[in-house]
Amino acid sequence: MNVLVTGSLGQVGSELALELKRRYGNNNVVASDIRSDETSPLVHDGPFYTLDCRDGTALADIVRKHNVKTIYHLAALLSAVAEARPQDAWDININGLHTVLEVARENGCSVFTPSSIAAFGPTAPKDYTPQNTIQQPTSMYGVTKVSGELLCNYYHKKYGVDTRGVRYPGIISNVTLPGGGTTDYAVEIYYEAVRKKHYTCFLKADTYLDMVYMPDAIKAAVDIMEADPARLRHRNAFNITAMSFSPEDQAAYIRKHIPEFEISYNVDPVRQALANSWPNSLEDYAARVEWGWDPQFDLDAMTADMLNVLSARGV
Ligand code: AKB
Repeated sequence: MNVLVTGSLGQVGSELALELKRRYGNNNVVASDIRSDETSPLVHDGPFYTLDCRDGTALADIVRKHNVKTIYHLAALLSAVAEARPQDAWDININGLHTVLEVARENGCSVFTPSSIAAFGPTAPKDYTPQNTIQQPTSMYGVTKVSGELLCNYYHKKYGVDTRGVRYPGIISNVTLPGGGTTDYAVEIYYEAVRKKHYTCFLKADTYLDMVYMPDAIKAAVDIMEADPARLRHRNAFNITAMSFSPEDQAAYIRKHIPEFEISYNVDPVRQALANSWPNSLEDYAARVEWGWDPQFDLDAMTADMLNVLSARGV
């Protein structure tokens, strides 16, 4: 039984594909992305394909050739890019997902697709946003995420495709940088703290958003796909969170390690509007009960680890 990862050179895909290779064997995990990158071990070590996930024929060929039974579909545009290119965002995020679901239906594959905190909009409760509540996002990214959740649930109910997903908060990692998201500041701040002891943030000081450290984000993707289906009352998608903080909170935790660190603000109205429309914090009880979500890193532990790793690497 083999696994295919789309978007495997992206922020989540690059680390998830390596973890899946460690767990299931190098040649049992097929990596793919719309571009190639000669510097990535995923391109040289084990099967790799340059693949546009909207190309159903190419996707189906890979699935059949490698006897793929699980697809981790990570290829998507993030929120700020989606807001700048809404037509592309719909095409890639929705037509790409639809193509993956069709190939999965025809070939008996299960599918993991990430949703996002962006699947909620300004009409949802802001604090401890429940698993099941109003979903009226106002961004194109959010529209694609809530549509994707509905589409995956439809394929599960109508065709029995084993679709599962989580609503990721902002993801912080010290390996691959995110590209074009609203929560990117929460990663950049650590790099700039190590490099310059100063960071200019594009969100306001008191903007609260949920976050998760990459090791927990990867574990979520693996654990939900390995979960006993009999325990799953939800499918697409589970709220998950590990912490909720603002830029000024994060700066305060960085100062525990770098006392001279300073933060200033130059607000980007587009990304601020996106952040303002999202929850301050999620409630993730269903994920904890149905498949054992239990994140290991809070803001304190993550900050210590990020600064250690980046300093040691000399970024
Ligand atoms: C983004 O900022 O676009 C993503 C997300 C919250 O889904 N990190």
